[in-house]
Amino acid sequence: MNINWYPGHMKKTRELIAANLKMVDLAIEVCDARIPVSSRNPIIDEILGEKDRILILNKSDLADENATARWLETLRNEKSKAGKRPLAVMALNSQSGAGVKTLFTRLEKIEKDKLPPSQTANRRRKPLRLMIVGVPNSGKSSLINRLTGKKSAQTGDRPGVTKGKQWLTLENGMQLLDTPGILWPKFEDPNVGQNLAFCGAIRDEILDTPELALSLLRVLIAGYPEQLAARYDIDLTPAETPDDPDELYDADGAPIEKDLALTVMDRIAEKRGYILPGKRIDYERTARQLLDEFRAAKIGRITLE
Ligand SMILES: Nc1nc2c(ncn2[C@@H]2O[C@H](COP(=O)(O)OP(=O)(O)OP(=O)(O)O)[C@@H](O)[C@H]2O)c(=O)[nH]1
Ligand SMILES: [Mg+2]
Repeated sequence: MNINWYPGHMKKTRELIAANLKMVDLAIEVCDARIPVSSRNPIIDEILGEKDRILILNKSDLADENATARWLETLRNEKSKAGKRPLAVMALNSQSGAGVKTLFTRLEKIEKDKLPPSQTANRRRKPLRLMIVGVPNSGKSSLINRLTGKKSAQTGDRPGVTKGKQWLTLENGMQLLDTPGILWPKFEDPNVGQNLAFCGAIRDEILDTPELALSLLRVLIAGYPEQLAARYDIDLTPAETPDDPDELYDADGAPIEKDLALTVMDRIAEKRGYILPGKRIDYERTARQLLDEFRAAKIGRITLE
């Protein structure tokens, strides 16, 4: 499946980030810990340029802990296009707030370091100004709410919740700019688009849900077979004999092998009873359910990269 799209408002957000960049001391890039490569927007890297940044692997409660530990190491040493390493890379859960205190401490230290020592004694420090950027649905507004300690920004379990910029002031005086999530015009690697779609960064309305769920099943069968089998109480062996013998051959009479992902989808539907009148499988419902359960880590804490 090839997902390529770039709605007009994302161009506006790019301009918004670029226009406000000189007003901030630091950018906080929020990516999704389950897809630390696919959820890092190359355009954000380009716009931020030389600007200092902190990289957040958010939703770390949904990702594989060992994988996150490895990614933290790797990303701490990774240079941006402008040749800079991030000031810090942290794993967070912006829903529960786990890890946010460490980020706070770090921000306070950065703020303190900004003024030369001779001035710190009697001059009021200039409060740090931050900009939060990232792909849609990565948890930017949730992180802002954790930092402000109240529901300052609207959040939601779908991409495109934040529509415009919003400046907020923290109790300690720091100022934060929330921005809408942005994607980039073309995914060079189709897996990137797919990963973003699996994790909810692309509006489901423009996606073919059963097709997306089949792609997710292929990934899970290959990488997380035990978790998948356990969650749905199914086995993952290929079907021995198709229910319908005609399925064995295509229109030209050539033999075809039934896609294992499709067999697994059928088994999930049967186990759950997602069957329509006429004993037809409800693929829409099965697919929807699979995606929702994956996104909520009910199949397990899974890192896709
Ligand atoms: N499990 C989990 N869920 C999170 C975390 N952070 C945010 N969420 C959830 O993810 C969804 C998206 O969060 P938002 O804060 O609205 O994301 P956003 O990046 O501001 O999204 P846009 O404004 O649409 O770009 C919400 O349902 C949040 O509750 C996290 O660390 N862990
Ligand atoms: Mg938001």
